[in-house]
Amino acid sequence: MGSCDGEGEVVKLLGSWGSSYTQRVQVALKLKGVEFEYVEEDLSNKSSSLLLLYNPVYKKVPVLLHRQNPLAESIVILQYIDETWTQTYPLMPLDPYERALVRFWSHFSDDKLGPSVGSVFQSMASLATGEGDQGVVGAAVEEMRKNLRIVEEEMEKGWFRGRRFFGGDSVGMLDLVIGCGSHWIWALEEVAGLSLVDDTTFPRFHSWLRDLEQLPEFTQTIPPADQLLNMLRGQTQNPSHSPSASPSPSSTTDEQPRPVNLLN
Ligand SMILES: N[C@@H](CCC(=O)N[C@@H](CS)C(=O)NCC(=O)O)C(=O)O
Repeated sequence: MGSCDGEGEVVKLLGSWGSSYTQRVQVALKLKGVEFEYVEEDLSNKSSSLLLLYNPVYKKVPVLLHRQNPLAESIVILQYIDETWTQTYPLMPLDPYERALVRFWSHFSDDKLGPSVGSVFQSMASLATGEGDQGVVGAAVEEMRKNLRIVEEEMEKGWFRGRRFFGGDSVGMLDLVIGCGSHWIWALEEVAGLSLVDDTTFPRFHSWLRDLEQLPEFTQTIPPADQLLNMLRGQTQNPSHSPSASPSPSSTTDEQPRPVNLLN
């Protein structure tokens, strides 16, 4: 389905290239086959930003504009997309209990798992600038692993056990919610110089994430690892990567990741 439903209505997405919240929405629109215009927002300078107009409450990306109506908060947007473009690629299950579980684990992802990955990111960034402490990094890694163990256990014994994706044979809303932030873990692994999500400790999570990353809608959306690494190292300049372009495997920097010893 295209962006025009006979009324010339345009679907616009305000986002930021490194934002996993934005990427959830991008992948959802691509899976649905909805054409949209992507507008990159400069989060470091919001003074003239459309965000102030369209998301005055939180001033954050993503914001979806449909029929000129703005909508904020990625999970709200994902559900709106699913309820608006119903003819293609359902993202939510039909069963009410499973729908509730998808909401529960989406909340867990944004409330626990995502912030714990973010804390690893922040503690490593502080360490790289000489302000941090390896103990803080180690504690952040342990907290992230604790949350990953919860997801691994759900994949092993919970409602979603035995499935290729949380959505079943195809990707659903929970895959987008958990999956779009998880690529940061690989970038963190590279910076840390050790394995954070090894396939022995987290076999189900590991193979789920690898499967997810093979999907064209993901590879077209998630920035290449070197750009994530640059961001991780504090080089936050907007790269040439276009969210609709295929990622390039080439590295844009000669700088080597600084290994961090997390075991001390
Ligand atoms: N709960 C929000 C979180 C969105 C969010 O944190 N967006 C970040 C980018 S990843 C942002 O716009 N940050 C700008 C700021 O905080 O000023 C959602 O799910 O959409």
